Amino acid sequence: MEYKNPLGVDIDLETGVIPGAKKLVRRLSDLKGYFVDEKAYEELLKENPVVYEVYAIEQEEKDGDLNFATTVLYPGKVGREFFFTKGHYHSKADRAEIYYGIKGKGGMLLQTPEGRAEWIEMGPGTVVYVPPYWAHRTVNTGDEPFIFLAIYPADAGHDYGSIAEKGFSKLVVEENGEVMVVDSPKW
Ligand code: M6P
Ligand code: ZN
Repeated sequence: MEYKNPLGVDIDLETGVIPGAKKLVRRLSDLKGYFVDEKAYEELLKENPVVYEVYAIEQEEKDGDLNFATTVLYPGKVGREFFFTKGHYHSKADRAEIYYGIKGKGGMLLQTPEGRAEWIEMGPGTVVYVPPYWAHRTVNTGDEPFIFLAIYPADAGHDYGSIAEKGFSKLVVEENGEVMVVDSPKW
């Protein structure tokens, strides 16, 4: 039997950085077609801001093992819609996931393949259980980076397909200074 080495790392709770992790950067240009207000998207694309960064420690895609990652989701809006992560189902759709809020303010949109959506607010210390089969996307509704940890099966994989096409059935928008979850016109 070959045993893997255990690992302990300290997440920087101010920046979300995990030392030694693989860093992924998603800019607005990586989110083409995701926001409803295309005009506002094109306008902000001139600046092409970083929308989020992911610091991931991932294992081989094997049954039983676990990955973990922090996400630093920056504050901002495209039109009325708050900045969000792409959102995905798992390629192995029955794989669950746990999120843990570290810093900032936001929430998670979850959705079944039939389009039943749920919104769960998140702040530092919030744990969210993502059950099998639910797509999940995080949204920054605050004015500072929203940072959280995710722990997910190493063989879960990311299925972006249908979310990239149609998005979620709900949008998280600002209306008169308030956070509102409204029906998506694209659904
Ligand atoms: C969390 C985890 C990752 C995911 C990341 C960004 O850290 O769920 O698996 O990659 O968020 O989300 P997305 O892949 O939807 O852009
Ligand atoms: Zn996931």
